[in-house]
Amino acid sequence: MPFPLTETMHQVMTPEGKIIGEVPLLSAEQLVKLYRWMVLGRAFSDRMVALQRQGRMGTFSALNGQEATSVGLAAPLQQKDWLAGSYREILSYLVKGVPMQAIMKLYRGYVSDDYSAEAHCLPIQIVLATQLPHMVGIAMALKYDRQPQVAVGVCGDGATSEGDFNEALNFAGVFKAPVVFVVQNNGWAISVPRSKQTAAQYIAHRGPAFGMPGYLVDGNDLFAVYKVVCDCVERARAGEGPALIEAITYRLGAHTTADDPKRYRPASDLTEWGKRDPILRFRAFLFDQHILSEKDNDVLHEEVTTEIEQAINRLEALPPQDCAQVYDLVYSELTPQLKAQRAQIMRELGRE
Ligand SMILES: Cc1ncc(C[n+]2csc(CCOP(=O)(O)OP(=O)(O)O)c2C)c(N)n1
Ligand SMILES: [Mg+2]
Repeated sequence: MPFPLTETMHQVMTPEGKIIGEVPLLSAEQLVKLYRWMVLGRAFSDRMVALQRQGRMGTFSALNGQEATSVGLAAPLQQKDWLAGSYREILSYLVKGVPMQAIMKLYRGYVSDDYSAEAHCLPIQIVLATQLPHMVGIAMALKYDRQPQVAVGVCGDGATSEGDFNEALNFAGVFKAPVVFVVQNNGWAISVPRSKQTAAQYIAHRGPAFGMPGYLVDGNDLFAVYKVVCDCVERARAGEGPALIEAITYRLGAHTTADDPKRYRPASDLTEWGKRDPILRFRAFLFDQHILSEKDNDVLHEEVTTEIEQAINRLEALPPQDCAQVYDLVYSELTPQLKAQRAQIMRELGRE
């Protein structure tokens, strides 16, 4: 059955905080938890950027502005559902159960802890879109084993121009893999605007082209993302196949700490998107419904700050990364060039 092209953008709450759709059935406690994740995501991102500026962290990709998509795509997943994303999906990984310490270690240059078994996340991917065929593979394995889990693969708008994106969707469509693809369309791929990635009006339109529904969702509306992801995940779980979700959001910060967006985008963009801030929008709802008070909000911010500072203290108390592991943990046998590189580094460090 063909899937119709849709241009309806799913929205539950307008940027002003007015409810115009169906609010997911969540308890007050669950709502505050979702809000806390968004606050934590932004505080974590800001702190990582500050640490990088002080020479205490490697290159980091801020996620500011994308908190609703990040939390909304991970919160509906069950513990054994699989998740894979890129460097911008760190908050989704935290929600899925990856310890903050593991993420910090990665960006500080430590060989990553193996967190995948517990949290069911693949390692954070830097090579664009390559996580998507892997997620289709995982989804196919789950299907063959008749397991009730699903796989969720996330990428950015720029990554949709990669062959891997298209190959993953094609395979998933043909073989009805239980996988949900989420595109965080944040407007930019470093300095390349979304309009240069595809002449199609919406990335979501590619879903029907691959034989799966394509949903367009306001990515700064936590309720809307949560609801659409829930529906797609349950559909995949029920054996009805894959879906593509395009979440329209905006990267409020730089691409990474090595980028200066003032060189390519107008400041007015930030003013516009600042008005659609996902955290302020959700907070307005919680205040309005008397689910959260100003005082609760202050306490929550303090708790989040403490949690992050404790993780930094633990990180900075670790012994430095042994750089020999970079060679020793990748290949069972080193190539002659790598052997020479390893020997040179060891000599320079006075270790051999
Ligand atoms: C295959 C590949 N090509 C190029 C790059 C270099 N690169 C890193 S991030 C990036 C932009 C990605 O943009 P998008 O997919 O929209 O994700 P965002 O950074 O906006 O989250 C590029 C081109 C890469 N990492 N992998
Ligand atoms: Mg992008």
